[in-house]
Amino acid sequence: LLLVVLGWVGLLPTSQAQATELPLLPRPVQATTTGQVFTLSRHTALRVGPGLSAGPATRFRQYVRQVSGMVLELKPTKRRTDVLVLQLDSTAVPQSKGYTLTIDQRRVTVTGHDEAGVFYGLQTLSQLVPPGKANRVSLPGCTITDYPRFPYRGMHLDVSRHMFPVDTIKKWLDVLAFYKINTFHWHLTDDQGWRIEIKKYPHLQTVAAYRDETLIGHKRDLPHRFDGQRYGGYYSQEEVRELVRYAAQRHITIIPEIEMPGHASAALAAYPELGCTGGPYHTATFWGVFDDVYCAGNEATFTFLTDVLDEVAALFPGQYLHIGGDECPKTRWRACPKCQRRIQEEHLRDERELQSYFMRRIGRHLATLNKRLLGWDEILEGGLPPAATVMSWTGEQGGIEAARLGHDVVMTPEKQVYFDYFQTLYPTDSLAAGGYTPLQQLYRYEPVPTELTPAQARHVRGVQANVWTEYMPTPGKLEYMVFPRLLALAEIAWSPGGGRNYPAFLQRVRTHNAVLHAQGVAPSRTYDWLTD
Ligand code: TNX
Repeated sequence: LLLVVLGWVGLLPTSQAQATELPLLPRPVQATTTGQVFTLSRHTALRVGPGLSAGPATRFRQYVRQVSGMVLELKPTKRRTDVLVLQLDSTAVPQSKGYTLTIDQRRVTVTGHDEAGVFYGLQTLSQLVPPGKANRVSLPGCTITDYPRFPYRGMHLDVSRHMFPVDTIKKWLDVLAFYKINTFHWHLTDDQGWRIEIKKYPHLQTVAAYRDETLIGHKRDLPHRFDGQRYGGYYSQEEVRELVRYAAQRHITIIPEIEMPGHASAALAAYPELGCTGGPYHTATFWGVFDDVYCAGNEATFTFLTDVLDEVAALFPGQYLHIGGDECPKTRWRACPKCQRRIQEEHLRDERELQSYFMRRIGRHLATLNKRLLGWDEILEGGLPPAATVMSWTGEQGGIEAARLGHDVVMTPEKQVYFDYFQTLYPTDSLAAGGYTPLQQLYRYEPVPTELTPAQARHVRGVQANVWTEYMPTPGKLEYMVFPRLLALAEIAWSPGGGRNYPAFLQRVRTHNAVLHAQGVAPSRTYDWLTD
């Protein structure tokens, strides 16, 4: 018996090693290698089953061209060898967005539950194509079964504090899809700039999109310096539509965020009548929490915001609109006669309930637009709007509370998943916001709190990481902060819970350093600075 047990234990590491040999991120549900090899070359043909569009194969061809220079012909064929087969089969693959990928000497077969499944199978296949110039590449024989753990796998980007070009956002979407992230939360408005064109309110483009001075915060020795230049810009509605389309081709939904009632300095600078004091106001030049917010007693505020949301809803086909709700000081509302009158007329107890009134009113408007309300966890204060989904950022408690109330939740607690926080404690590291979320700690994060019952836990729709760009004036600094931490997020969001092995993960991360560079992304390598 002892020999049998030892023999079995002896087998374990080999079969596990075989599974983790594949440099896949996120880790698939199941993978075994066979030792066979398929040779992918420009002559490899394509067989697409009924009901599938050419989209997933097109993206695969682009990827291979980008990282190896090889232009796949992928000619339609009926032949059975040297072929990439893409097909749908919801019986063979019962999980929504799931796929199987098999590679043998003769062919590569991706079978998806749905088109998204085929797309994800091809992302996995892409990760098996080694970067570097080549006329043919060897793909490892394997059988992979895979499907997502969470339906919501999100990455956020703040473009208010610093703005990034449309091409950077496209590259961003490519890489998110490569790691099977399916939601891009686009933080479009804040105190430091309004970044989406709203046709009905032109001062948003001429005033709110700009601030007077450029904050330079990317050098450790220059924490808060201004260069005296005007800084800003905005995405036109045409650019937004183009990005929404680009994302959809990659099975990514973009959720726009329009902040209210706080973080509104830029909008108030453009339309001072929307504040309690009437201004004048200025687009903020440095980050923080500001006392001037939208006046909750003024009907003009609701007219403005519902007009804005009408235009925004028409641009984004996704079910959610994010309306912020975080960090709204009540200083002005306390001193404002109109806000106090509103509190009396609506029989509210205090300013917190006034914020809840504000969000409910906006929520009713969203319902008429057929949109669901998403907000930061402060929307719990003073009562949640009906059917609101809560993004739990101040910690896990907001998410726990919302799930217990039967509301959907996205987990995004700052201590675990904020990519604007430092990844090392070295004084030589590039300047970041105050927190500390190193890769190793992040990788341990478990999004479903153990306090929840199984029924409550089902309200945890997924997980998201946030990146606030106060100290990221360039795409390069953004990449340094987000990669490779995004790879850990992807695994937390997609791969089955448990069974995480940091050294094995780190090995895959190292492989992906070159994979990311081949896609024009320069990740940080701060994991090499840490000795433990
Ligand atoms: C809090 S996280 C904010 C952001 C800041 C961030 C700085 C959240 C919902 N609000 O406005 O950029 O802290 O880390």
